[in-house]
Amino acid sequence: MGLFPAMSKFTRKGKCLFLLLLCLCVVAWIATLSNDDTVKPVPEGSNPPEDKGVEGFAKLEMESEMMQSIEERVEEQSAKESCPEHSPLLRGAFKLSFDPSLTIGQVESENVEVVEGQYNPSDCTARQSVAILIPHRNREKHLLYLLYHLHPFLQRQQLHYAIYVIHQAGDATFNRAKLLNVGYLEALKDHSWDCFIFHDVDLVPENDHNLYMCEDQPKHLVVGRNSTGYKLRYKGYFGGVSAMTKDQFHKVNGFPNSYWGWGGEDDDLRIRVTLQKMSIIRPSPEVARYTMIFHKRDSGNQINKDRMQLLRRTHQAWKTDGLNSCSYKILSVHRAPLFINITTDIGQPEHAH
Ligand code: UD2
Ligand code: MN
Repeated sequence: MGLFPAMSKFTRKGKCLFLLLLCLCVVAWIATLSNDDTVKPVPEGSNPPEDKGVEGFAKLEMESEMMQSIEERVEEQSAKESCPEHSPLLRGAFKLSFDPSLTIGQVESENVEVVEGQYNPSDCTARQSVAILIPHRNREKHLLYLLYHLHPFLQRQQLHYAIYVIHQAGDATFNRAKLLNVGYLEALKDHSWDCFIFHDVDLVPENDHNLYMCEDQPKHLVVGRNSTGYKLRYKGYFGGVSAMTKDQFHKVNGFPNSYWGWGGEDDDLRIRVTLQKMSIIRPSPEVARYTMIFHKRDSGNQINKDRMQLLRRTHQAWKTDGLNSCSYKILSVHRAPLFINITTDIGQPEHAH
């Protein structure tokens, strides 16, 4: 008798335990069934609706990662201090070299931080974004020498910059001014540049204190060059290399489009500037020095005999001859490692303005 009640108590306990275990097994089984979906391979090419949740989840995760990295970058950018007013990288006057065996590959390998013609300092936020516009045709060697010197020069100035080469297609008379208008209009499609530098292909700066930045007045950067004994050619001279903000250039309606051949277009721009009550400023003569690579007058760029007559009508013509009337066709935009090459058809004297 004493044994039986103990036995029945034991089996009752055992039954309870068994039932509990059974319940646990059922719960575990249900759990594995619902989890199964997440590990099922997705048959190729199909996109069953039940997978959308998983995809959506992955997408969400990716998006949140992206947001994080954008935030990080924004933080990084705002954490990056503005570049100092005086770049510590400047060297002052330096000796220029024009090695006839220089190649574009060499210049590329010395400027690996330039991507598709553009550079942005990595350790500080540049004070200005500057587009360098170079009118060009048939001066490849000059362009190579200029790129070789200008890239490190601009990097030492800690600028965010891009170099645009505006190449005149065909062999009609050259038109430097119109090419520069095209460069301005096209470069603004890439970025809202603060400052534009209008730059002859054959002028190489000799001193990196000559800052390629814009100021509250248009700036002329070539006070002197080797071929003129480093003296200003004449009062009011505005040729070679000049700097204007986006707004200053817009205000004067850009360059005239109607100067075909050599001469006059730089004086026209000066008149436009003074008509807008702006004045031309220049850095000191010790700093604003250039070497002009020797050249003869190009064929296709003969002296513009109409230039004096054109200059007499500038005070009226500036309103209708300029950025607002610049018609052209873009034939190609090629983003080479060290510059953006824009090849354009700007027409010819008799048929275009
Ligand atoms: C002066 C001015 C220049 C411009 C020109 C008259 C200086 C230092 N420069 O230059 O700014 O006002 O007179 O138009 O005073 N180009 C080509 N291929 C050609 C022809 C010209 O690429 O076939 C470009 C190139 O960028 C060149 C620029 O146009 O540097 C000016 O032409 P230039 O060098 O023949 O004229 P230059 O030296 O008398
Ligand atoms: Mn020249």
